Amino acid sequence: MKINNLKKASNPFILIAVILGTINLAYAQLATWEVNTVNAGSTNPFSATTLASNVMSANLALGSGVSASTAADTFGGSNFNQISLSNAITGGDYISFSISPSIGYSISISSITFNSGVSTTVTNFNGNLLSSVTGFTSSDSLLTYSFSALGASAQSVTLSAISSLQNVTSAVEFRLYGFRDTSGTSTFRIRNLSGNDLVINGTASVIPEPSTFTFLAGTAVLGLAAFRRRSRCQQSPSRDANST
Ligand SMILES: [Ca+2]
Repeated sequence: MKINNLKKASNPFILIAVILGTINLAYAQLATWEVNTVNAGSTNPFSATTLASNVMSANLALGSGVSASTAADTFGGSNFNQISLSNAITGGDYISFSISPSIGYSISISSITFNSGVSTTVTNFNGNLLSSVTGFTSSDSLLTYSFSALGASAQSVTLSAISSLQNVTSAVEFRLYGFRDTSGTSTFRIRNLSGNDLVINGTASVIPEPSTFTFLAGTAVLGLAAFRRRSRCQQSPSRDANST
């Protein structure tokens, strides 16, 4: 082994980083939903079609102000009739999806993608994504989009920079609020396209036990002492040479 590699191997901070990196980190689609053959009139809540390891549960559901739609191959409801986000929040006009890590695990959410639409075109219909950990008020939107066709373009929002959505140890709920630009009635829904129609991406990792932190702290102290001892030994020959 080269001298540089020996130095790296004996560096306590690199050693701890290697240990932490091996603590069960699973990159995955944490939960996916396929709405093909589904409708909210008969399946509400709708459990995730697939769940990653170490995710306990994930469910799609409707807000309190919405009436479930029986339209085939969709998950949505009617009464999305408000004309502002704040009114939609007050009225409970949202599609909800929640995810819970297994006991002893945390989840970090990196992104969400989904297909959405309405049953009858309106200019414009607006979608706003909010979450329980970042807040359910009108200034808390994680994603805002508008569309005037039956189907909105596929939406994707990156969340990896939002610290409150990283290393979460309990359930997180997302709410996709919908409202119109003008008065009227709308049915808003997750719609079916090729492939999954709603995906929560991220990682699930084991929550280190307190004993793990104690072990790592002990390793750091011992490693640091050895590191300093070795540094002194490498410096001493030059001191000896100077003294002669
Ligand atoms: Ca699909």
